[in-house]
Amino acid sequence: MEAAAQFFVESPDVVYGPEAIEAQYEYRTTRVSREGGVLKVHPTSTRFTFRTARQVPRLGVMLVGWGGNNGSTLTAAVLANRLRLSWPTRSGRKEANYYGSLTQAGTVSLGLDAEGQEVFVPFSALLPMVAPNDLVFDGWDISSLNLAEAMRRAKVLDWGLQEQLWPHMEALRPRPSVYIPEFIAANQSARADNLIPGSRAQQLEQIRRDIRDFRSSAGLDKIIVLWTANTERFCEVIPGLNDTAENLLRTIELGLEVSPSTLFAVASILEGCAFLNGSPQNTLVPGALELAWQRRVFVGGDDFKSGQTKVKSVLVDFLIGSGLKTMSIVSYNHLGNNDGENLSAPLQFRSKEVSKSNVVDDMVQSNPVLYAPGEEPDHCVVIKYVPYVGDSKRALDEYTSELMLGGTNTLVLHNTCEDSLLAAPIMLDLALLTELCQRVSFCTDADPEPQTFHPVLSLLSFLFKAPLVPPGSPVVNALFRQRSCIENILRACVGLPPQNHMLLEHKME
Ligand code: NAI
Ligand code: DG6
Repeated sequence: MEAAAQFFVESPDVVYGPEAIEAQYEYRTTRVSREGGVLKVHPTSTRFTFRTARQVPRLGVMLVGWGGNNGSTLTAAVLANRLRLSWPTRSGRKEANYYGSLTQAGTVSLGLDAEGQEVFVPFSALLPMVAPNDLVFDGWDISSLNLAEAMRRAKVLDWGLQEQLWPHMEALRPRPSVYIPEFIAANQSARADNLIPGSRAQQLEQIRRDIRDFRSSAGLDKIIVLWTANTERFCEVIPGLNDTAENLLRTIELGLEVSPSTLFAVASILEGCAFLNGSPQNTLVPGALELAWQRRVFVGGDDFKSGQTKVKSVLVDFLIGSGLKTMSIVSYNHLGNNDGENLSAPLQFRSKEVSKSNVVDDMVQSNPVLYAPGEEPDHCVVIKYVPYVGDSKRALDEYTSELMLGGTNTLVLHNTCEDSLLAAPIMLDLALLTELCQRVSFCTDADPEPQTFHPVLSLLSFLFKAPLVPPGSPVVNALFRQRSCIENILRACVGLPPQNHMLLEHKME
């Protein structure tokens, strides 16, 4: 079925003005109270007005770790699409596309047509979004290779595509970056030849100058900064050091311990640019979150959710949602790219182990019929570095669940794919959705003062393994709940009800 590109909602609740789409929206939900052991459920309704600015900006994306596998692959993907490249492979000619991107290759159903059939449009048609081919890239890397050389080093793309991209990528050179050896594996030291000198405060200033320079030299309206550099070890959250915005800024001024990724987060926030963390470490320490709150700048994280974890957040949802009691999850990976080499060091592995292990908590906690309080499945994560397989990551998973009457169900999965070709479209979605969220404001009848989403942009949870959420907000890991959240909020912005899949029209005589 062909996907229609454009649609309009014809409703007195939706106004398409020259500058903005304004939609009146009834948010229907429920509140639950506990009274003497009885749960009382109260349906509630809140009237929202959503306003989405229609003008899409000229958007720049600055990648920290631009010369890595993900950074070079994303840049190559956008260029290949923009230039409409095709190249020969042993299984025929391939054409550039954006497979793997929710916004570019996913669709949503608008409803039923006169024949009772569903009508789908691309996700990107829901609201005005920046077109990926219009993105402008820049970034930093501790390795000085230009982007063409970085693409060759990554060994992700077919040779015929690399050859065509080479002249377009050769001139792209990462800016020098901040290298603090104790945060990443010692095996990375050989590539650190492109560094910002000086104190932490001077390094922070240089990053801020880089952002401003990119903004003016490329004529941009907006910049989003995305960390796709090496996984760092966790930093300690210490009162007085990084627990408040004021303390964090003082720590940088005094040259006390701060991770490179936190330094980039602080620089981005101070420049008013959204910052997204694609790696698992705790970059967004409480002080950085407070700074984002004070400056009303979006932050999101942590750790791109690409292959194995995406499957896990579907499969465990399916198992527990079906009433099967999952008791053991064993996830084994091996890969041979630079990420794998960095993760072969214990402290960097630990960061990844944590973000890969907490991804089923919400599903377990949602089912007190199966799990007693505090009970959870065994969950083991192994990552091994095997250079020969390069970027082609192998993930083997075993899920063991209890069936009725003492039965056991063991599922075994083997997943092979180029890691960076899964991550690059996720990075694209992160930038496009974050930018869109910056153009949405809303108010309610009770609080007519327009506001924007909370600076901790939990709407991005679909794209992260360990989603950051505002204080007190439930963390959702289940993939299709996360997808519905994005879809339904975007639908609300054009006055459409949440997708409920009831299809009652087809259940009547
Ligand atoms: P990579 O190792 O190829 O690229 C990382 C780049 O960061 C390297 O070029 C390195 O020189 C650079 N770098 C290290 N420290 C830096 C600093 N302080 N400033 C600037 N640049 C710095 O790794 P890859 O495969 O591109 O992955 C990037 C990150 O994304 C890793 O942390 C990885 O764990 C994470 N990730 C990757 C996923 C995937 O599917 N590929 C999924 C989830 C997370
Ligand atoms: C080995 O697990 C390397 C990691 O960087 C992963 O490739 C990456 O985090 C993707 O993990 P997942 O679980 O989303 O496929």
